[in-house]
Amino acid sequence: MYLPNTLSQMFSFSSRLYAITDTRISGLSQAQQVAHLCEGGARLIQLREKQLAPRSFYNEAEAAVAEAHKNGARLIINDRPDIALAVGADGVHLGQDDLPPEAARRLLGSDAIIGLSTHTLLQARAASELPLSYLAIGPIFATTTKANPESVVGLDGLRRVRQATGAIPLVAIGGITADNAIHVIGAGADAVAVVSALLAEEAQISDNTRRFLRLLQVN
Ligand code: TZP
Ligand code: MG
Repeated sequence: MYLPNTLSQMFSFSSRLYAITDTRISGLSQAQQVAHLCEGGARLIQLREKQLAPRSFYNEAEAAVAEAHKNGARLIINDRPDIALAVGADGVHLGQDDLPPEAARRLLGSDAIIGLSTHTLLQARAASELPLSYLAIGPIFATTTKANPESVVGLDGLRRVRQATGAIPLVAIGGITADNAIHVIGAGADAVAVVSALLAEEAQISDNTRRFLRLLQVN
């Protein structure tokens, strides 16, 4: 387990909801999505952008970070440590084929939130040795949001990952809805990352967010 400094050790999910944007699903700009999610109470948001050129992603991210910080939310940039650094985001979320976490940590520093996607027990075990603030495992259930998704991990797979990865904060992703989220937390996730169940209807984004936050409240 990586324990390099007090700040990344201290990272913990202050709420169990990790909202992720998707312009294709919502039909909204990145900043508009962040505004709706914040209105519903989201305080940890990932900007996921798979289509724009870097310059446009940078512009969208700059506006989104301003919106998030105005609302006291933290904003994590998917895929791109350079854009995270350039816009003053709170961190980056990396995939298995993005920059290595060690390199992102060197670029962004010890205070940054750095997460990594994993899809198997083997990847999750390896990730727990890296300089990460959290690791993500998924897809837990079937999803249509991600292009070419990996095999479904399932709740039993999630339990095994929880047992194998020690104390590192663990995010579950993929096919999570208001109906199954509580079972995902019950299987050992510290937080649920959600896209379509939050964003599918523009008028409902803040209500959906409130609903998730209510049902995930720690008693
Ligand atoms: N990684 C694994 S599943 C997934 C990603 C980015 C998409 C999750 O989206 P949804 O709509 O919450 O299933
Ligand atoms: Mg990626």
